[in-house]
Amino acid sequence: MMDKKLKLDIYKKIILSRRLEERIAELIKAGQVGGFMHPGVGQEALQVAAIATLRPDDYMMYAHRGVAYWVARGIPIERVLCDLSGREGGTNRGKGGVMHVVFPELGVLGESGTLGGCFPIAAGAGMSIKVKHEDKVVLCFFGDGTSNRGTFHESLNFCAVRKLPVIFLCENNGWAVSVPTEQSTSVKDIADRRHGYGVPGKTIDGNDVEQVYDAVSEAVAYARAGKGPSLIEGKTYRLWGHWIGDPDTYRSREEVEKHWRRDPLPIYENKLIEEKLLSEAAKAEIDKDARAQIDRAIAFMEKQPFMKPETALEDLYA
Ligand SMILES: Cc1ncc(C[n+]2csc(CCOP(=O)(O)OP(=O)(O)O)c2C)c(N)n1
Repeated sequence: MMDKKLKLDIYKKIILSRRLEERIAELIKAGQVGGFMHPGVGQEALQVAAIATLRPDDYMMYAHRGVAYWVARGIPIERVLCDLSGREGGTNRGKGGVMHVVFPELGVLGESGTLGGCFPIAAGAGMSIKVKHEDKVVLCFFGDGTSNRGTFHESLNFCAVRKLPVIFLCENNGWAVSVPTEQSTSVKDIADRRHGYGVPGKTIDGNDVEQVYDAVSEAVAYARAGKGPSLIEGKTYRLWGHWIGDPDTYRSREEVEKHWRRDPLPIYENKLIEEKLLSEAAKAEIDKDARAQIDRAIAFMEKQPFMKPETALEDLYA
Protein backbone atom coordinates (compact mmCIF):
# COMPACT_ATOMS: atom_id res chain seq x y z
CA MET A 1 0.00 0.00 0.00
CA MET A 2 1.23 3.45 -0.86
CA ASP A 3 0.92 6.07 1.85
CA LYS A 4 0.46 9.80 1.27
CA LYS A 5 4.18 10.58 1.60
CA LEU A 6 5.16 7.92 -0.91
CA LYS A 7 2.50 9.03 -3.41
CA LEU A 8 3.75 12.61 -3.28
CA ASP A 9 7.39 11.55 -3.41
CA ILE A 10 6.67 9.58 -6.61
CA TYR A 11 4.85 12.61 -8.05
CA LYS A 12 7.78 14.93 -7.28
CA LYS A 13 10.21 12.55 -8.94
CA ILE A 14 8.05 12.25 -12.05
CA ILE A 15 7.88 16.05 -12.30
CA LEU A 16 11.63 16.42 -11.76
CA SER A 17 12.35 13.79 -14.43
CA ARG A 18 10.01 15.42 -16.95
CA ARG A 19 11.40 18.93 -16.39
CA LEU A 20 14.98 17.64 -16.46
CA GLU A 21 14.43 15.89 -19.76
CA GLU A 22 12.92 19.07 -21.24
CA ARG A 23 16.02 21.02 -20.15
CA ILE A 24 18.36 18.31 -21.48
CA ALA A 25 16.64 18.62 -24.88
CA GLU A 26 17.55 22.34 -24.77
CA LEU A 27 21.14 21.56 -23.75
CA ILE A 28 21.41 19.14 -26.67
CA LYS A 29 20.12 21.77 -29.10
CA ALA A 30 22.64 24.24 -27.64
CA GLY A 31 25.44 21.72 -28.23
CA GLN A 32 26.19 21.26 -24.50
CA VAL A 33 25.28 17.55 -24.45
CA GLY A 34 26.36 15.27 -27.28
CA GLY A 35 25.51 11.69 -28.26
CA PHE A 36 22.13 10.07 -28.64
CA MET A 37 19.95 10.82 -25.63
CA HIS A 38 16.94 8.50 -25.58
CA PRO A 39 14.10 10.37 -23.88
CA GLY A 40 11.80 8.63 -21.43
CA VAL A 41 8.93 11.12 -21.62
CA GLY A 42 5.74 9.10 -21.12
CA GLN A 43 7.46 6.23 -19.33
CA GLU A 44 8.33 7.97 -16.06
CA ALA A 45 5.39 6.59 -14.05
CA LEU A 46 6.55 3.04 -14.67
CA GLN A 47 10.19 3.81 -13.94
CA VAL A 48 9.66 5.89 -10.80
CA ALA A 49 6.96 3.68 -9.24
CA ALA A 50 8.99 0.51 -9.82
CA ILE A 51 12.13 1.96 -8.25
CA ALA A 52 10.07 3.18 -5.26
CA THR A 53 9.66 -0.49 -4.24
CA LEU A 54 13.41 -0.96 -3.69
CA ARG A 55 15.52 -0.56 -0.58
CA PRO A 56 18.68 1.57 -0.85
CA ASP A 57 20.96 -1.48 -0.92
CA ASP A 58 19.12 -3.32 -3.72
CA TYR A 59 20.61 -3.43 -7.21
CA MET A 60 19.12 -2.01 -10.36
CA MET A 61 19.97 -2.22 -14.04
CA TYR A 62 18.32 0.65 -15.88
CA ALA A 63 17.52 0.72 -19.60
CA HIS A 64 18.59 3.44 -22.04
CA ARG A 65 15.38 5.41 -21.89
CA GLY A 66 15.56 8.72 -20.05
CA VAL A 67 16.62 10.17 -16.72
CA ALA A 68 13.82 9.02 -14.41
CA TYR A 69 15.71 5.91 -13.28
CA TRP A 70 18.49 8.09 -11.87
CA VAL A 71 16.16 10.70 -10.43
CA ALA A 72 14.04 7.99 -8.80
CA ARG A 73 17.06 6.34 -7.25
CA GLY A 74 18.21 9.63 -5.77
CA ILE A 75 21.44 10.11 -7.70
CA PRO A 76 22.27 13.86 -7.47
CA ILE A 77 21.11 15.37 -10.77
CA GLU A 78 24.17 17.61 -11.04
CA ARG A 79 26.29 14.45 -11.20
CA VAL A 80 24.03 13.03 -13.92
CA LEU A 81 24.28 16.25 -15.95
CA CYS A 82 28.08 16.10 -15.72
CA ASP A 83 28.02 12.54 -17.06
CA LEU A 84 25.77 13.59 -19.91
CA SER A 85 28.02 16.50 -20.85
CA GLY A 86 31.31 14.62 -20.42
CA ARG A 87 32.52 16.55 -17.39
CA GLU A 88 34.65 15.65 -14.38
CA GLY A 89 31.78 16.01 -11.88
CA GLY A 90 29.98 12.98 -13.35
CA THR A 91 29.48 9.69 -11.51
CA ASN A 92 32.13 8.18 -13.75
CA ARG A 93 33.95 11.50 -14.27
CA GLY A 94 32.19 12.08 -17.57
CA LYS A 95 33.48 8.97 -19.30
CA GLY A 96 30.11 7.41 -20.04
CA GLY A 97 28.26 10.17 -21.88
CA VAL A 98 24.49 10.05 -22.16
CA MET A 99 23.91 6.43 -21.23
CA HIS A 100 26.38 5.38 -18.58
CA VAL A 101 25.68 6.67 -15.11
CA VAL A 102 27.13 4.48 -12.36
CA PHE A 103 26.32 4.79 -8.67
CA PRO A 104 27.28 1.64 -6.74
CA GLU A 105 26.45 3.33 -3.40
CA LEU A 106 22.79 2.94 -4.42
CA GLY A 107 23.17 -0.33 -6.30
CA VAL A 108 23.18 1.34 -9.73
CA LEU A 109 25.52 -0.88 -11.65
CA GLY A 110 25.61 1.09 -14.90
CA GLU A 111 24.41 -0.12 -18.26
CA SER A 112 25.75 -2.59 -20.76
CA GLY A 113 27.15 -1.12 -23.97
CA THR A 114 24.77 -3.25 -26.02
CA LEU A 115 21.10 -3.97 -25.49
CA GLY A 116 20.53 -7.27 -23.75
CA GLY A 117 23.84 -7.09 -21.87
CA CYS A 118 21.81 -6.10 -18.82
CA PHE A 119 20.38 -9.61 -18.36
CA PRO A 120 23.54 -11.61 -17.64
CA ILE A 121 24.75 -8.75 -15.41
CA ALA A 122 21.45 -8.83 -13.49
CA ALA A 123 21.67 -12.63 -13.22
CA GLY A 124 25.26 -12.28 -11.97
CA ALA A 125 24.22 -9.72 -9.36
CA GLY A 126 21.40 -12.08 -8.32
CA MET A 127 23.87 -14.95 -8.06
CA SER A 128 26.18 -12.85 -5.87
CA ILE A 129 23.26 -12.09 -3.52
CA LYS A 130 22.50 -15.79 -3.20
CA VAL A 131 26.12 -16.85 -2.69
CA LYS A 132 26.66 -14.15 -0.05
CA HIS A 133 23.28 -14.87 1.64
CA GLU A 134 22.32 -11.19 1.33
CA ASP A 135 18.81 -9.82 1.72
CA LYS A 136 18.75 -7.91 -1.58
CA VAL A 137 17.03 -8.01 -4.96
CA VAL A 138 17.88 -6.91 -8.50
CA LEU A 139 15.45 -4.87 -10.59
CA CYS A 140 16.25 -5.15 -14.29
CA PHE A 141 14.53 -2.82 -16.79
CA PHE A 142 14.44 -3.50 -20.54
CA GLY A 143 12.44 -2.64 -23.64
CA ASP A 144 10.12 -4.86 -25.70
CA GLY A 145 12.67 -5.01 -28.54
CA THR A 146 15.38 -6.07 -26.09
CA SER A 147 13.24 -9.01 -24.93
CA ASN A 148 14.08 -10.68 -28.27
CA ARG A 149 17.77 -10.99 -27.42
CA GLY A 150 19.04 -14.47 -26.58
CA THR A 151 20.52 -13.13 -23.35
CA PHE A 152 16.99 -12.43 -22.06
CA HIS A 153 15.93 -16.06 -22.49
CA GLU A 154 19.15 -17.57 -21.17
CA SER A 155 19.22 -15.29 -18.15
CA LEU A 156 15.55 -15.75 -17.24
CA ASN A 157 15.99 -19.52 -17.47
CA PHE A 158 19.16 -19.38 -15.36
CA CYS A 159 17.52 -17.18 -12.71
CA ALA A 160 14.49 -19.50 -12.60
CA VAL A 161 16.60 -22.64 -12.21
CA ARG A 162 18.72 -21.07 -9.46
CA LYS A 163 15.81 -19.17 -7.89
CA LEU A 164 17.69 -15.89 -8.06
CA PRO A 165 16.12 -12.67 -6.70
CA VAL A 166 15.80 -10.83 -10.01
CA ILE A 167 12.74 -8.88 -11.22
CA PHE A 168 12.62 -8.66 -15.02
CA LEU A 169 10.61 -5.52 -15.82
CA CYS A 170 9.73 -4.88 -19.46
CA GLU A 171 8.80 -1.36 -20.54
CA ASN A 172 6.68 -2.21 -23.57
CA ASN A 173 6.34 1.10 -25.42
CA GLY A 174 5.20 -0.50 -28.67
CA TRP A 175 8.30 0.42 -30.69
CA ALA A 176 11.98 -0.46 -31.08
CA VAL A 177 13.33 2.57 -32.95
CA SER A 178 11.12 2.46 -36.11
CA VAL A 179 9.90 -1.15 -35.77
CA PRO A 180 6.50 -1.75 -34.13
CA THR A 181 6.47 -4.56 -31.57
CA GLU A 182 4.12 -6.77 -33.59
CA GLN A 183 6.66 -6.91 -36.43
CA SER A 184 9.53 -8.05 -34.22
CA THR A 185 8.00 -10.04 -31.38
CA SER A 186 6.21 -13.39 -31.41
CA VAL A 187 3.82 -12.63 -28.53
CA LYS A 188 1.39 -9.78 -27.95
CA ASP A 189 2.08 -9.69 -24.23
CA ILE A 190 5.75 -10.07 -23.36
CA ALA A 191 4.88 -11.23 -19.84
CA ASP A 192 3.47 -14.39 -21.52
CA ARG A 193 7.06 -15.46 -22.05
CA ARG A 194 7.14 -16.28 -18.33
CA HIS A 195 5.31 -19.54 -19.10
CA GLY A 196 8.39 -20.80 -20.95
CA TYR A 197 10.40 -20.49 -17.75
CA GLY A 198 7.83 -21.35 -15.09
CA VAL A 199 8.03 -18.00 -13.30
CA PRO A 200 5.25 -15.69 -12.08
CA GLY A 201 4.44 -12.31 -13.52
CA LYS A 202 1.80 -10.26 -15.29
CA THR A 203 1.03 -7.58 -17.83
CA ILE A 204 -0.06 -4.28 -16.32
CA ASP A 205 -0.83 -0.70 -17.36
CA GLY A 206 2.64 0.82 -17.12
CA ASN A 207 1.17 4.33 -17.02
CA ASP A 208 -0.68 3.59 -13.77
CA VAL A 209 1.56 4.34 -10.78
CA GLU A 210 -0.38 2.16 -8.34
CA GLN A 211 -0.59 -0.87 -10.63
CA VAL A 212 3.16 -0.69 -11.20
CA TYR A 213 3.95 -0.22 -7.52
CA ASP A 214 1.73 -3.14 -6.48
CA ALA A 215 2.96 -5.57 -9.16
CA VAL A 216 6.64 -4.80 -8.60
CA SER A 217 6.23 -4.90 -4.79
CA GLU A 218 4.73 -8.38 -5.11
CA ALA A 219 7.64 -9.52 -7.28
CA VAL A 220 10.16 -7.97 -4.88
CA ALA A 221 8.56 -9.77 -1.91
CA TYR A 222 8.63 -13.05 -3.86
CA ALA A 223 12.32 -12.55 -4.68
CA ARG A 224 13.22 -11.60 -1.09
CA ALA A 225 11.48 -14.74 0.13
CA GLY A 226 13.97 -16.77 -1.92
CA LYS A 227 11.34 -17.95 -4.42
CA GLY A 228 13.08 -16.62 -7.52
CA PRO A 229 12.53 -14.27 -10.45
CA SER A 230 9.37 -12.73 -11.93
CA LEU A 231 8.59 -11.24 -15.32
CA ILE A 232 6.44 -8.10 -15.37
CA GLU A 233 5.44 -6.12 -18.44
CA GLY A 234 4.16 -2.56 -18.23
CA LYS A 235 2.36 -1.31 -21.33
CA THR A 236 3.43 2.25 -21.95
CA TYR A 237 4.36 4.56 -24.82
CA ARG A 238 7.35 6.62 -25.87
CA LEU A 239 5.83 10.07 -26.36
CA TRP A 240 8.96 11.66 -27.86
CA GLY A 241 11.15 10.28 -30.65
CA HIS A 242 13.58 7.40 -30.20
CA TRP A 243 16.36 9.91 -29.58
CA ILE A 244 16.32 13.69 -29.18
CA GLY A 245 16.52 14.80 -32.80
CA ASP A 246 14.68 11.77 -34.22
CA PRO A 247 12.55 13.00 -37.18
CA ASP A 248 9.98 10.41 -36.03
CA THR A 249 8.51 9.84 -39.50
CA TYR A 250 7.60 6.19 -38.95
CA ARG A 251 4.55 6.78 -36.67
CA SER A 252 1.31 8.55 -37.53
CA ARG A 253 0.61 11.82 -35.68
CA GLU A 254 -2.83 10.38 -34.78
CA GLU A 255 -1.15 7.51 -32.95
CA VAL A 256 1.18 9.81 -31.02
CA GLU A 257 -1.63 12.25 -30.16
CA LYS A 258 -3.80 9.40 -28.94
CA HIS A 259 -1.06 8.41 -26.52
CA TRP A 260 -0.48 11.99 -25.31
CA ARG A 261 -4.03 11.73 -23.97
CA ARG A 262 -2.73 8.81 -21.86
CA ASP A 263 0.31 10.74 -20.61
CA PRO A 264 0.90 9.33 -17.11
CA LEU A 265 1.86 12.71 -15.64
CA PRO A 266 -1.53 14.50 -15.83
CA ILE A 267 -3.32 11.20 -15.12
CA TYR A 268 -1.43 10.79 -11.85
CA GLU A 269 -1.68 14.49 -11.04
CA ASN A 270 -5.46 14.43 -11.43
CA LYS A 271 -5.68 11.33 -9.28
CA LEU A 272 -3.75 13.01 -6.48
CA ILE A 273 -5.94 16.12 -6.79
CA GLU A 274 -9.08 13.94 -6.59
CA GLU A 275 -7.68 12.20 -3.52
CA LYS A 276 -7.04 15.67 -2.03
CA LEU A 277 -3.34 14.91 -1.70
CA LEU A 278 -2.40 17.70 -4.10
CA SER A 279 -3.73 21.24 -4.53
CA GLU A 280 -3.15 23.63 -7.44
CA ALA A 281 -0.90 25.71 -5.16
CA ALA A 282 1.17 22.67 -4.10
CA LYS A 283 1.43 21.58 -7.74
CA ALA A 284 2.85 24.98 -8.73
CA GLU A 285 5.28 24.87 -5.79
CA ILE A 286 6.54 21.37 -6.73
CA ASP A 287 7.05 22.47 -10.33
CA LYS A 288 8.92 25.61 -9.25
CA ASP A 289 11.11 23.60 -6.91
CA ALA A 290 11.97 21.10 -9.69
CA ARG A 291 12.97 23.94 -12.03
CA ALA A 292 15.09 25.55 -9.30
CA GLN A 293 16.87 22.23 -8.59
CA ILE A 294 17.62 21.91 -12.30
CA ASP A 295 18.92 25.50 -12.52
CA ARG A 296 21.29 24.83 -9.61
CA ALA A 297 22.44 21.54 -11.16
CA ILE A 298 23.13 23.18 -14.53
CA ALA A 299 25.10 25.96 -12.80
CA PHE A 300 27.19 23.24 -11.06
CA MET A 301 27.67 21.41 -14.35
CA GLU A 302 28.84 24.51 -16.17
CA LYS A 303 31.60 25.06 -13.61
CA GLN A 304 32.99 21.55 -13.98
CA PRO A 305 35.92 20.97 -16.37
CA PHE A 306 35.48 18.62 -19.31
CA MET A 307 36.89 15.13 -18.90
CA LYS A 308 40.62 14.91 -19.71
CA PRO A 309 41.57 12.42 -22.45
CA GLU A 310 43.93 10.56 -20.07
CA THR A 311 40.99 9.78 -17.73
CA ALA A 312 39.88 7.25 -20.35
CA LEU A 313 42.85 5.08 -19.33
CA GLU A 314 41.71 4.88 -15.68
CA ASP A 315 39.32 2.27 -14.21
CA LEU A 316 40.21 -0.34 -16.83
CA TYR A 317 39.98 -3.91 -15.59
CA ALA A 318 40.73 -5.93 -18.71
C1 LIG B 1 22.62 -5.33 -29.38
C2 LIG B 1 22.10 -3.99 -29.85
N1 LIG B 1 21.41 -3.93 -31.00
C3 LIG B 1 20.94 -2.75 -31.45
C4 LIG B 1 21.18 -1.60 -30.73
C5 LIG B 1 20.65 -0.25 -31.25
N2 LIG B 1 19.45 0.13 -30.53
C6 LIG B 1 19.50 1.04 -29.54
S1 LIG B 1 18.00 1.30 -28.82
C7 LIG B 1 17.27 0.18 -29.86
C8 LIG B 1 15.78 -0.11 -29.73
C9 LIG B 1 15.47 -0.91 -28.54
O1 LIG B 1 14.09 -1.11 -28.44
P1 LIG B 1 13.40 -1.50 -27.09
O2 LIG B 1 14.17 -2.56 -26.40
O3 LIG B 1 11.99 -1.78 -27.39
O4 LIG B 1 13.54 -0.19 -26.20
P2 LIG B 1 13.04 1.29 -26.52
O5 LIG B 1 14.17 1.96 -27.29
O6 LIG B 1 11.79 1.22 -27.28
O7 LIG B 1 12.88 1.92 -25.19
C10 LIG B 1 18.18 -0.36 -30.74
C11 LIG B 1 17.84 -1.35 -31.79
C12 LIG B 1 21.91 -1.71 -29.52
N3 LIG B 1 22.15 -0.64 -28.75
N4 LIG B 1 22.36 -2.90 -29.10
